[in-house]
Amino acid sequence: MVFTIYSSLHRIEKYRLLRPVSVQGVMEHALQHRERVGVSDFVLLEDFRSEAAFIDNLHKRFKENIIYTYIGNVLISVNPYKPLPIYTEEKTKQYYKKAFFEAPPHVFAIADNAYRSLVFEHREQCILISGESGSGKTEASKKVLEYIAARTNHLQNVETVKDKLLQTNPLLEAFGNAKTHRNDNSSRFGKYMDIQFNYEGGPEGGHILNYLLEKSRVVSQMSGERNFHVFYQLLAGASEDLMRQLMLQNRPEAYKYTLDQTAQPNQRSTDASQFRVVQEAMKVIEIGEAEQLEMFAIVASVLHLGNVKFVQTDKGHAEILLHDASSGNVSELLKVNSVKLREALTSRTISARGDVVNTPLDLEQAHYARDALAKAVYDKLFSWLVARINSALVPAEPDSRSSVIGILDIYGFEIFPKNSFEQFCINFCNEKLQQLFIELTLKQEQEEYLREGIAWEPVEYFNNIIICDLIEARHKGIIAILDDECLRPGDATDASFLEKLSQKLDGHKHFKSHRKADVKMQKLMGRDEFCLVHYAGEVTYNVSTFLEKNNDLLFRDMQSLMATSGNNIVESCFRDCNLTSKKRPETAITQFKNSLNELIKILSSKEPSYIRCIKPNDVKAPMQFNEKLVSHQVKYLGLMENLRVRRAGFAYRRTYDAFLERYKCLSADTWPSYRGPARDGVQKLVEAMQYEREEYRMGNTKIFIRFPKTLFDTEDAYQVKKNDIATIIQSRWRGY
Ligand code: AOV
Ligand code: MG
Repeated sequence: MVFTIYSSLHRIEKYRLLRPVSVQGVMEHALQHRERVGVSDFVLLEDFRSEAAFIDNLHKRFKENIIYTYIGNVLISVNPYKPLPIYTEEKTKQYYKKAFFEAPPHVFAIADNAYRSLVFEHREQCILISGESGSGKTEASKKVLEYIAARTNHLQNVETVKDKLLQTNPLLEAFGNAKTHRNDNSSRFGKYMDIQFNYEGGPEGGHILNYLLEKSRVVSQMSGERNFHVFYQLLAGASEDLMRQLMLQNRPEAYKYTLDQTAQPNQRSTDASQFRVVQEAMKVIEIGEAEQLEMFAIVASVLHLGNVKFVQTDKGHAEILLHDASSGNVSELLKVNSVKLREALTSRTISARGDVVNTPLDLEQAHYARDALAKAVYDKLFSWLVARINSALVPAEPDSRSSVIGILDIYGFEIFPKNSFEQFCINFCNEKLQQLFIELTLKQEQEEYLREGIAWEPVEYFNNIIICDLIEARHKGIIAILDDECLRPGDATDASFLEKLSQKLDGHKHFKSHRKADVKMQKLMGRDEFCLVHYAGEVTYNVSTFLEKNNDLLFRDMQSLMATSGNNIVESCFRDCNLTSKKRPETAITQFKNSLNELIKILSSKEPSYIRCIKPNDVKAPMQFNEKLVSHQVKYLGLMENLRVRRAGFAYRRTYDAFLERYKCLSADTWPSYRGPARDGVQKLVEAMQYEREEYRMGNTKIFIRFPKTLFDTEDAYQVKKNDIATIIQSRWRGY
């Protein structure tokens, strides 16, 4: 289609008044500004297909400390790794009741938009935050919450609710976050939080769903990483009296599970002050002192448990030395019978054909039993805490017409040198969310065109449903194969699982096994590995421990013993373990898959907003922008795809009201005042600006502009005119 864009100068000259203002000057200024800080919405990039131009735009903005940019209504955020003065009260107010494009891109704009759609249009909202580890998801989710707290009314009962909502963060982070190589405060669990609002738009309560805590961290961490924060906080910050009650020494290196000191130089004082923050948060959530003591007793018992030592008897059985204080401390803290605890740690009863046989454990099994108990107790404490917080967030006076904004802050896609079961789960979760993202952005876009009565032009895109199916399809997906191996009696091993995968999935475009890999790939892959071609890139998984982690077995004796605990939290957590049921509990991955599918259902029923976070460097440093690293994330977040969908038809759209309000000075028909319908006003403007037919469409409520240049010309003309008007006003005011 041939069409001509009028030269900018031609258009803008028309609006030049006789007042002394240099059109050239204003235009140069506008151009220079755009050149320096890039465009605030990627749809305005001239070359929207070029990844280089995309990254260049991000980089320009980053250099200017501008971390936020839109793709339409999706917010891209680049972690600045330094405090920026962009979250002040004054900045917050800039976004109150503002239409999306009236203020610079910001997480507050996303929050305000969601809030207004909820309150004024009664559409339930969710804000989905994604990005890799350390990219700023958790920080963004906190900003959303803080904005909503600031934005809503300040009545006393509402303030209490807001306080509780805000205090859930330090509390959950203490128990669920840890220092990793990638992030000093890495979330090791997935979190979906609903904030409930009453009909007037005041927050009245909330609810949290938690996903798959990385409990293997309780018993071991990579060198240089830490266990969950709470262990160190307790050791550094507890009063002498509490330490005595918990029988703890204040050095983390005294405990096997917190032994690694390389990860925590000079952390002690931060940990200690953070412990006070956690205690304060508990108070706000109304977790009483007795309950707190029970929680810390569990945390301490895990530390003691790690120090339980076994020796080998002549017969090769594991035994706990009589003078081993640690196991005694554990039974005292968890209030379980000490003899029974020793037994449960060194033997197990198996019922076979009606006979009950007590079998001693060997050393390896005993270590396994000990670590399994530590992980189970901690994991259950975490779930208990979430439930406890939820009970504190139940609205005091529930409004039957209440509605929610959900915020999803989940672990990002992970590719490590060695990837295991945890990465498999996390990356599966990201595949599912990417699927939802593609579906919903495309759907949203199509629906908008339909609503506005504009013809839809189909877009090609990669649908990652093929990978989701590879993982979760019934009977033949990876999860089904893994579960089959886990439930198969006899000689199933990680190796036999890998063998089955290779047999059943060879030939699938997104699966590679060692057996069928080409020579180059074989060199890169071990014999105990398989590779998945995720939407975000290839990840090689090592199958070692897949079966064990998926089975997630805690010996029955241990479960029964914990159900007798005098610690109310432990007792309540283990009470419901169905010990009599013959049915096997669901495997870890199946539970995860089911809860993810529930989550997807919840999210699909709401109107989504997206925040896509990018990590600019791998060294947690400010002002460093590693283009290669960013390029990788741009690819796997599907941002180019997202932009292509958004640009498929029209680069830019704005409601007639908003468009007219800004540009009305550009036509003598609409300036200084215009009283007719906004649509007609815009039509007059468009004629005055001499838009070509191909450049725009008039929808039912919005004008759609196809090319960025059209908008830039209009904006430049506006800047010139604004300067003229300002000059006139100034002159009049001065009495000229
Ligand atoms: P994540 O949630 O995306 O990682 P965080 O939100 O914890 O990442 O961010 C990591 C760190 O980056 C924070 O502790 C801050 O120091 C810094 N940071 C992030 N966003 C900002 C911001 N807007 N302004 C200033 N500093 C920021 V993970 O939970 O590991 O996937 O699992
Ligand atoms: Mg996080």
